[in-house]
Amino acid sequence: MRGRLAIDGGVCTIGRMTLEAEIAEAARLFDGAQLVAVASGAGISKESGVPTFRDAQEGLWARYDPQQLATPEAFRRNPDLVWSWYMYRADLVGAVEPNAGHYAVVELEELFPRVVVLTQNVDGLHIRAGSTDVVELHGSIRRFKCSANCRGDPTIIDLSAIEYTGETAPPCPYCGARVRPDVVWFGEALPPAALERAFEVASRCDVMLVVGTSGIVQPAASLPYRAKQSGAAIVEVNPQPGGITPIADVFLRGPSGRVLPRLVAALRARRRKQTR
Ligand code: BJW
Repeated sequence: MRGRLAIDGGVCTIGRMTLEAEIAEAARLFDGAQLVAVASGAGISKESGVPTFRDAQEGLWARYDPQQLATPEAFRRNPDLVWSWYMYRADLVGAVEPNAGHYAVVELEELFPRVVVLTQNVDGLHIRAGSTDVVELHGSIRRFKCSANCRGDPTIIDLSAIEYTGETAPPCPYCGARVRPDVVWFGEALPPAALERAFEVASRCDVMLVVGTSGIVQPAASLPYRAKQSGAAIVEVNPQPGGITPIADVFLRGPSGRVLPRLVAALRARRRKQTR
């Protein structure tokens, strides 16, 4: 944070700065921005009821480590276990709604000429909220493909056209290999077009708003570093500092569902003042 204070949703004990003052400072960094990138992670969906990746899991899944399940080796070893976990999560994601944080990101499109969301999330909530330019770096939990890529990468499979249950990874209708979710597991390459676009946006953006990511999973965690190197201002929103915080120009400590709407309100107020 380079000597700045992190404010905890209220009055800061040292320096007496409020979160409001930090938000005003963050808003100033957006002045004149043409391209705003929003780099989001699991935290932005937490207030929708989607657990973050590194949260303790609940119920049946509490005894499994997500990092052990989100691998090609786990799927090879026990495809039905991994399939059931993804079916459980896909159902959960289908049952929740975008929250105030997702909608605040959509509102940025009224304020800046270009806004691109670079998300590590597989839940599709940015798109459902209405963001129009979303790069899904780690795929989508609601899309499925052949695990053998039998017809070229990726062979997308329409689940509604085949018989399946929540317990057993069904066979690919073309080659019989197992069907898997179209997400990126550890050790797998990210979709090349998405990755290329993300680094291009990171290199060109004026501001990168980093929301709800621990900033430890590569290559997504390098995007804010690329943006910083290329001269962008970095504004981070998170209840906890993480891997990106050392390069954040302003760190807004708090849940994104509460902080992002306040940031958008400050951006609107600043815009009104400037156009008067
Ligand atoms: C809130 C909040 C609120 C809470 N409001 N915020 C050493 C160095 C460099 C790299 C590596 C290395 N060792 C291994 C690697 C590679 C590896 C990696 O980075 N590992 C790290 C763990 C070290 N990376 C890969 O393997 C990637 N592929 C790759 O490198 O390929 C190379 C290759 C090239 C060519 C050919 C072949 C290979 C792939 C990474 C894929 C990650 N996939 C997952 C699963 C996706 C599917 C699924 O969802 O199941 O993606 S893992 C998981 O982590 C998921 C997430 O998208 C990702 C990031 O997590 P995220 O979003 O940051 O969530 P959390 O839970 O970590 O943090 C939540 C945050 O929210 C916290 O900060 C909270 O404080 C905050 N929060 N409440 C706002 N209300």
